[in-house]
Amino acid sequence: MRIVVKKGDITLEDVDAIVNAANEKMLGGGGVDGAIHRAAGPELLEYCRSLPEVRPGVRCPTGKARITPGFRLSAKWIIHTVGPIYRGKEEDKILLEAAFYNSLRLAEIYDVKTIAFPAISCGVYGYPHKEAAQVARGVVRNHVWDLREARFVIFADKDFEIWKEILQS
Ligand code: AR6
Repeated sequence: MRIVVKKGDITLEDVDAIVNAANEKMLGGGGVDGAIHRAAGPELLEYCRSLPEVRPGVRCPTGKARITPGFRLSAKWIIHTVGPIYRGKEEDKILLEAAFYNSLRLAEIYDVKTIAFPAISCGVYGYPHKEAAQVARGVVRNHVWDLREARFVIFADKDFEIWKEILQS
């Protein structure tokens, strides 16, 4: 399995699945979530609304993942996961690991061979990029099924340097 780190906009990636850093409601938002909803088109929001709530207002609890079609994206699937809001506690790491792990498990079920991740939780949720990249590396390296490529698509130059150093070392 190849691990690739690149700079750019994840909505443009030509992979089987892209991962969205969503929130528990799954009805869109800012950051990468907003970009994905804009690029996938309004069918995505309509589809998300139709997903069952596990409790009022929650379609995807933190650390879990859900899959939808990619609609207008070139990616066939969007795997929506919810990372933790960073509080500097041990639980953050467990939940971020779960977000990566459950995204990969869902990818496996849907026979995804190439997947692109954004820096989950590293925007408004405040997770430091360096620590998040270490979590991502741990989960992806331990994943043994026949995924061909895990791609990390990082938006900003300075963050890209951090992810590249940690994931390609
Ligand atoms: N492609 C790749 N990465 C991007 C893109 C893009 N088009 N746009 C932003 N990023 P964030 P979170 C980077 O805040 O911290 C939303 O409102 C961005 O620079 O999108 O998990 C959701 O609805 C940052 O490094 O996600 C939730 O409410 C990274 O993506 C909440 O934000 C993640 O930043 C989730 O917060």
